[in-house]
Amino acid sequence: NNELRNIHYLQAKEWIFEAGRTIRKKINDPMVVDTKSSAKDLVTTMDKNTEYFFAEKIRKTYPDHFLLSEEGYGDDLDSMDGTVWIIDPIDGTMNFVHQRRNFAISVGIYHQGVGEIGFIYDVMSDVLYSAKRNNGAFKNDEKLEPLKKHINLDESIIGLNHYWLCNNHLVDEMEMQKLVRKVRGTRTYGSAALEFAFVAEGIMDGYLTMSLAPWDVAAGIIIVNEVGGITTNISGDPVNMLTTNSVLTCNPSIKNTIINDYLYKKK
Ligand code: LIP
Repeated sequence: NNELRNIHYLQAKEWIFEAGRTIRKKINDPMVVDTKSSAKDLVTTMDKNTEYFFAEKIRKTYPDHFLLSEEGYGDDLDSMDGTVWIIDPIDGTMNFVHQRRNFAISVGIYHQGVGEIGFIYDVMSDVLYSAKRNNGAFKNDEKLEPLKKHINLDESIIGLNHYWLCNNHLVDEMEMQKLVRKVRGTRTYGSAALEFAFVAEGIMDGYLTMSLAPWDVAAGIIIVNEVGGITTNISGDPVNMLTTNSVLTCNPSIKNTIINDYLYKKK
């Protein structure tokens, strides 16, 4: 119910700010960086410690809630029943390691599979994007405007992850090049969560990438939805929170063109 949801919202916000303060305090400490699935897939002790911080808090405060998360402190879930926190402690770890900025804490809270609460916290800028389902989205205390009713693709700025779009059998590189030529501009920020936040803010019109994990998108989907944006996989189907997904989040007016004209592989 609504009262309970407000409690979870305030609680999550407090933990996010606390985690953010810790990260900022330690931002110049020497880092221990490891690789995971490849040399491009980084993890640091800060990712692990931050996730552990959330996992401990959630387990103590809400023992009946579940956690899906990136660094191993979460539950192994095969359904979205109950209340599930989906957390990326540092989304944009490569930015964290190389730039010490442009990364975010991403927290989505789902109830029976429905996204109820989303937070994306740009830690170094101290900017919090947040949303509760059917309550609008906010950038700090300022309510975000609904997305423009209509936008043409050739007036759009689209976030693309070039690596994934050039290394994935689901898309055709030539079609991607056509898309890049068609749009007004492309951007790559290196944090999926922040790219969702920028779509919600209306400073980008879409974001397209492959192989995102649930914790990269869980909060973003909720926040984008609250300003009238839409998120699907590249076939136009809903994103599944229990698997990796190709993801398109955008102003609804450009969704069909991107999917039909550029994403289906031409035979
Ligand atoms: C990363 C994303 C990045 C995306 C990678 C990865 P991490 O998250 O935010 O933009 O392209 O696939 O998922 O690993 O830094 O939390």
